[in-house]
Amino acid sequence: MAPKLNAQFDAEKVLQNTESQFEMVQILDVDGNVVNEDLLPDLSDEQLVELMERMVWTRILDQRSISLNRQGRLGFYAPTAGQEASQIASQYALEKEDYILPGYRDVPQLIWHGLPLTEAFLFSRGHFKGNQFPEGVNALSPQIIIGAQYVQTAGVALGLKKRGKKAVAITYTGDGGSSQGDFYEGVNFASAYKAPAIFVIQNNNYAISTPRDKQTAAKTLAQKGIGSGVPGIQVDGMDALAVYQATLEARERAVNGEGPTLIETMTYRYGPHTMAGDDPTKYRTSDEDSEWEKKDPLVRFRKYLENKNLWSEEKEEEIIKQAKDDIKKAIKAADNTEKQTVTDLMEIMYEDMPYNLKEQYEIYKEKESK
Ligand SMILES: Cc1ncc(C[n+]2csc(CCOP(=O)(O)OP(=O)(O)O)c2C)c(N)n1
Repeated sequence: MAPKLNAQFDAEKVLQNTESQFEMVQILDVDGNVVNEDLLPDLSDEQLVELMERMVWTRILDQRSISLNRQGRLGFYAPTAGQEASQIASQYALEKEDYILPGYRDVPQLIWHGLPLTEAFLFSRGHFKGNQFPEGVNALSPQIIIGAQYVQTAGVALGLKKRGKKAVAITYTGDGGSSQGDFYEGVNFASAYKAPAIFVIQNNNYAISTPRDKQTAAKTLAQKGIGSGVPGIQVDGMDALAVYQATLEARERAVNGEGPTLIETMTYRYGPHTMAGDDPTKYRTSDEDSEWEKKDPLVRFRKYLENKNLWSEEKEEEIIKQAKDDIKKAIKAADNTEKQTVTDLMEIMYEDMPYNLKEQYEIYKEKESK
């Protein structure tokens, strides 16, 4: 029997019409050549150099964090190498008053938004001081519950709108996170209220060991906003300029009252999911790894800057040294931070402590004083 709706409803076409609108946007190709002149961001030479400096610094932070974790000097750590353009260039498009709601891999954005490195290390160690951000650092602690930050972002963005602030709330999840219920709820709610939110999906192809294709039938993740009225864009997440420009335009839409934007960055994490013990060689091939390494965000941006005479080996060495010094100082300060106590945790948890806990509190206070 021929389907009755066939004349008006071509199921394949409906999907294709949508999917075809999400072609990946690129400004720099893998060799650092400009392939989309019209989209070049309006950044000064100093700003371009600053963006590169931050990416180099962050690559060193990743390498040192992995070592420190192996030495037992850091706790939870989710590697970031490969994702620098996606993380650093999107943060670079923000203003200080904007709010960041990060996932566990998004510590670099927090640092460049003003979180002292010592506090980032304390967060990794599970110390409560790593979750008490200084005044003026508009950000929440990294979210561990996959997708939850999307719902919270809808709330923060709506709050900004109600208070008449010219600021946005930006959040990050992974490709895996875009399959969660919270993801859809957050995007839908923010859209309904035209809240100034930016939703970033860092599509690094894997949710721990689960390949992106195994967990969603959607051709692109950028198209996931359309169902709730949110425009999406897929950008080359290894291309700092494309990520920067997409975020900047999303920010402009948001502060102009046009509502949220969804950005899918096509990226890759070189390391394991976290330092807790997954082995990427069990779920990825070395061919796949090397294909992505050819797209490296630092290599590409370095070539672009070198062609403009804005970067040199000496400059890079200087930043690497600076990063190592900063890290050394920050880990020392983390070591020198007073150990957290049971009563610290109780004090920060309750304004009015329940009577049964008060009894325990007194017992611990007594023990800790010895
Ligand atoms: C609600 C919830 N379910 C499961 C987990 C366990 N978990 C931690 S990370 C992760 C994969 C997330 O992958 P993705 O969203 O692609 O982000 P990526 O780590 O690749 O940046 C899972 C399933 C969790 N933290 N929260």
